[in-house]
Amino acid sequence: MHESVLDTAERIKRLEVQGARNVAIAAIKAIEEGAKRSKAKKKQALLKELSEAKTVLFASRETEPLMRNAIRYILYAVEKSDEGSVRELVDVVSQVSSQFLGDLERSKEKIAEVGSKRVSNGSKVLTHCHSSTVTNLLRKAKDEGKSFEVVCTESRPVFQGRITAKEMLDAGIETTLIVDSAVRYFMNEVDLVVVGADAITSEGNIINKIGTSMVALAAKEARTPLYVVSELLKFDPATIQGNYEIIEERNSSEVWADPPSGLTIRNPAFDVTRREFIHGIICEEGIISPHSINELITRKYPWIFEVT
Ligand code: RUB
Repeated sequence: MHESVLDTAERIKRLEVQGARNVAIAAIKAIEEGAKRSKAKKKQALLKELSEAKTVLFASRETEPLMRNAIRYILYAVEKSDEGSVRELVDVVSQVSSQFLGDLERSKEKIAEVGSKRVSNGSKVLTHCHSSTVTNLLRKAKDEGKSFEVVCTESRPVFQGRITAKEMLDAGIETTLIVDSAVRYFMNEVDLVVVGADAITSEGNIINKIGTSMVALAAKEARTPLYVVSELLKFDPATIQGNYEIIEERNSSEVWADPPSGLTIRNPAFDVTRREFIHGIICEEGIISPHSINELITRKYPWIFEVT
């Protein structure tokens, strides 16, 4: 396996690359690079290498269906291709990768275009963790000339909220950082909550950074609308077959590097927010109800069920 794949998997594991979209983009590029550097002479050998790369990348973070959907899509295209030579098949990898990355970029822009309309002038918007899709939407609202404030949670244990805060400040948006446990305290002042997603299940539930479901509870109690901002390709097709989304549990040292002996520390990276807490999913098809997710996926991305 080419070292670019191993290196990318390590960077994803260490959170040097974070957020579902960035993880998927890095994995797609690693697969393409791995294919280009392959010394395989036959299709079967190339497919074996790509499949090994897939296993390594999938294991780098367990709760990332966007990455899984992307890699499966690319490998499926190679498997089904009529091209004979390895060189031609590597071209297929490149073409399909660019197409997927292009679609992701277009989805991100469409999401920002739709979602920025929900950011009102003079409002306060709360977000949790760091979602590049959310920050892109907020930047778009700012570019449209709206004046609003953003409240970011720290997002313990590894403080991705600081990345959000820096991006918002760079965009010239008035920004406040709060500890995660202060969400209810500030919720009465907030007009809108926007969060990203790592996974969308067939029931229309979403999986995002640990704490999102508590933010959603607080939002519901305060009657503040909460929108999930996500590409539809974060849908996990395995959930329709009854499988639960696996929630990654990270190293306890992220929570406390030098704990007293005998202490149990748990560090799940994500939690599940049920659909009844979600006002709508802002996706490339517009603002949709979480209830319509299966219908929409079947219409727009039917291949998702074939490539699993
Ligand atoms: C990041 C996180 C983000 C989603 C969506 O968690 O939960 O909200 O991944 O991000 P982590 P994006 O930092 O553990 O990866 O919109 O960029 O795909």
